[in-house]
Amino acid sequence: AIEAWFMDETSGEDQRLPRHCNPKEFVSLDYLAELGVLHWRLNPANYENDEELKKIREERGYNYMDLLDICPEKVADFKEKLKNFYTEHIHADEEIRYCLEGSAYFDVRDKDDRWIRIWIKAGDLIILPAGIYHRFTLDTGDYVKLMRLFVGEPVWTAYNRPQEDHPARKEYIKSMVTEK
Ligand code: KMT
Ligand code: NI
Repeated sequence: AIEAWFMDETSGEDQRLPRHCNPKEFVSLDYLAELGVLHWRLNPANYENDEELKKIREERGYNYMDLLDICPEKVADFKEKLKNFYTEHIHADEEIRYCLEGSAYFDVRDKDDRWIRIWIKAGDLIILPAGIYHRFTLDTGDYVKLMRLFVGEPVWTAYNRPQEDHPARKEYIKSMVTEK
């Protein structure tokens, strides 16, 4: 299964290291689902003809798709991009990423504003809900191939924290209260 854990926020370690607490504190898929974070495990070798992926895309209206290689050799302004990805932000829409090769970390904030680190590897599809504070980094493998999905014309605009008055943030907070 996918691995997720509470981060040691006092650690000054490299962002590409796991930053576990001591002892390690893992987080379940159920807990992620409570935050609105969804996950599927698919077969990445078969992404071009995958019926399961097709079904998810149809059900959720993800008609847009592109592929993204992230590594120092392939990304222009790599350092700047990674710095932006690792700056805490929200979006007005879901962030949907399917890992086809390599691995990386998505960090999301929980209800108590603690960082949860989600380690995605080949075959992991994750959906972050609109309005959740998050950030992204490569791990020490320094490479990931991601599929990006979207409903309609893609908008990747990131709104850096604080964003408490953003409509997507307000909606997200509201959904957290009523779900429990
Ligand atoms: C974003 O908004 O693009 C991110 O959070 C980075 C992850 S995918 C490159
Ligand atoms: Ni994002």
